[in-house]
Amino acid sequence: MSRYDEAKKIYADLGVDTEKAIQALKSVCVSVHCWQGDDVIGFDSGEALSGGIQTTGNYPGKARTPHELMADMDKAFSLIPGSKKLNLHACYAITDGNVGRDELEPCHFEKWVSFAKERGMGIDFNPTFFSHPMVKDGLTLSSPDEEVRAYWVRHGIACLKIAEYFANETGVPCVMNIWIPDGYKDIPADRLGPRARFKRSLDEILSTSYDKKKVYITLESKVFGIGLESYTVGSAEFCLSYADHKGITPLMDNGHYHPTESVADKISALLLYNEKIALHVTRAIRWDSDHVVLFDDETRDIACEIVSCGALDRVFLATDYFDASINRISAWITGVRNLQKALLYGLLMPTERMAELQNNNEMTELMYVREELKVAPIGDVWAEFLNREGVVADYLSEVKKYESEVLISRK
Ligand code: RNT
Ligand code: ZN
Repeated sequence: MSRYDEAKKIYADLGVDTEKAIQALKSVCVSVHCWQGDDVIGFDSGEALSGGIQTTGNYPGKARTPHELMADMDKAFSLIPGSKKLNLHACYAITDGNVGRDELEPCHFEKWVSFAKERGMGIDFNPTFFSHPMVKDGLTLSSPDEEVRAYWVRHGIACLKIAEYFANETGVPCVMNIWIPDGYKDIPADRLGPRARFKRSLDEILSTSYDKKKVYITLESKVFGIGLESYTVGSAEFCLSYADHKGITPLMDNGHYHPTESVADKISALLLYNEKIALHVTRAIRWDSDHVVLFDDETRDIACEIVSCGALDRVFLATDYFDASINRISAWITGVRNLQKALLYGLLMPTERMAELQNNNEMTELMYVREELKVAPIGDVWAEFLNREGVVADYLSEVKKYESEVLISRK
């Protein structure tokens, strides 16, 4: 008997069909963030990363050009199983260098569209409200300077058109996520004003007509950023209320909450009030540090929650982390695979039976089942999935080979 066949039997005894789990996992799409490849720099401004987010480390080989970033993503994609989407930021526009973010057009993303189309992928998109000279005093859409605010509104509108173009070209709906870094390091005198301006700016962006079946606009909240510790304009309450008020989609990044808050717990609440919800999956160590996603409790809890809510087709899943201290391609593969592994872990649970135990207040039995599942042979099912997807298990050798052949010569 193969290891998979044995695992299949062990899971069957626990009331789980591994074939069904593998089948379900195959169709879950993960939107892979392009910004792991170059430490969130992009091609359009030459500015250092700002906005209260940070990369640390100087591992050799970061992508410096569109060509290099595409090649690196390709390498990563070839070692990631399952269904994937390309997640771009506006700062990855491919221009001659003289195009303002408020003037961006679909043509500046033609090469990305060809890249995605050739690989049969959809594209998700993010306006880039940071690392730019038009960010004034740390503010964009909430700026009291009308010129600054209007600039970023134009950027938002430009991005919306590009998002629609992505959907039209690829035939796959585009998720366009809005996140602004706006906030204050120290205690603001006026908390209402910036939020009122942010609201007005969002209203202005959303007053552009767009096809809601093609573009899903998501709004990402945050608790604080580095250098912006006292006040964040786009707080959880602001963003959730705004999304609800306007019928757009809320996005939760699990690095954007207080450390003992659980994004897993928030999922069911949002699912009751939203047709779709969106997630940025990351790993926060002590702060929103954006470490590579691991196969850890937090990731598993999030994945199990999506599965047990029966919401795999209602959650837009994207990765969002950036580690510059290790091989960036390995970082991509490790993080995305771990999210997929966590989803498999969720799919390998006898969800209905466990809910029944809960409803019958058989909590002793529930604890027993949950703990037994932790030592069940998920590794063998995962290996079978990789095999069926035609992806090698040992990605490290491949990555190391690419590093010595390609990355090391980038200075
Ligand atoms: C920042 C947010 C945001 C960014 C990306 C680059 O804290 O998580 O999603 O990481 O837009
Ligand atoms: Zn995020």
